[in-house]
Amino acid sequence: SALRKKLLDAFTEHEGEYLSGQYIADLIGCSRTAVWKHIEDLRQEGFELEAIRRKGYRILKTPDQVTANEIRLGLKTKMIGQRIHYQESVDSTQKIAHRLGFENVPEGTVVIADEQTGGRGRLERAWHSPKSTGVWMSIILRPNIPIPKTPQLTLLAAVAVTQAIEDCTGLEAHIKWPNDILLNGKKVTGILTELQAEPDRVHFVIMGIGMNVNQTKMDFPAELQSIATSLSIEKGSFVNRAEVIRAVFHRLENLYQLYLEKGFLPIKLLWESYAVSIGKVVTARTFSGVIKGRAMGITDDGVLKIEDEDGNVHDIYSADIEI
Ligand code: BTX
Repeated sequence: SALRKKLLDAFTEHEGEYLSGQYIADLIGCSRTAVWKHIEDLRQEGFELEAIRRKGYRILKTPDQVTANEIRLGLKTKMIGQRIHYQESVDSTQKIAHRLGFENVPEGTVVIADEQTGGRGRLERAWHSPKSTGVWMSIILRPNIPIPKTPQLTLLAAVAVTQAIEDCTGLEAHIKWPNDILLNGKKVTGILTELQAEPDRVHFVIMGIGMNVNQTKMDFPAELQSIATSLSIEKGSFVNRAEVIRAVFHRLENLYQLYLEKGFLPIKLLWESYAVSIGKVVTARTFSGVIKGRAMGITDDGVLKIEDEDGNVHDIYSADIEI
């Protein structure tokens, strides 16, 4: 509710401080009894709140959840994540986001689930999304850009996630074109950008982000154990998912703003600085065959350029890359 958002924003602004019942009541425009009711609701949700006479309320601990309330506490964005649709278990957050996109929800609306039973990657590949261990979310954007430029948003999201991982864990992540984020050579995040478009304009873009956060090695199915990793495996300690989500929102909002104002160039430079494959010999598996050569860089449309042994340059629009 709007009042709940105001309450969490007040706790965000006065981080670690006590807020008196009267202060809160005045701020959100309700009675002190209603304040008490809101506090009780938060407790029911798993928040630990301390109440001290003549001082007020203070949040001691949040539940480790990815609900709208928990993400809201500490969120300082203007657009991304201002509206959150949380559901405990869904088929795929992408599907829900597509539906909401048609309902004209505002840009920056996010669908988040604690678990996906039918999470998807590119080409309908399955994305393993077990309960309570990862970040499974889809962000709705409404950029005013021509269709051929939309792959740039995947690259933008990859930069945002890489920066957010460093913000939260201090770990140095790398990007593998087009959409994998790696830690120590293993996939920690996948990004899936889908769009609804008319012939001449983008109606909306759904940016799907799947991040492995607190899985142990044994939580991954056997076939993923050698190629996938999680933030906690690499950091060696528990990582708070809501904090990761807020960091992604903050970084994404900044980069998206930069992109709309200055175009793709600044994003491209950042992307290249985080990319693992550039300058290396890679194998690209495309629909039309396998191309082996040196990855030269990306174009302004996000196309990967590979120079093969004979000096021919190939434009790669879609492929899986092996380094
Ligand atoms: P992708 O096609 O690049 O990668 C899919 C491949 O990654 C799979 O075939 C498998 O080998 C591997 N994989 C599957 N699950 C995991 C995992 N948890 N960690 C590491 N590797 C894995 C990448 O597609 C894009 C994924 C986007 C996922 C988000 S989650 C929120 C949103 N909802 C949804 O259904 N998809 C997106």
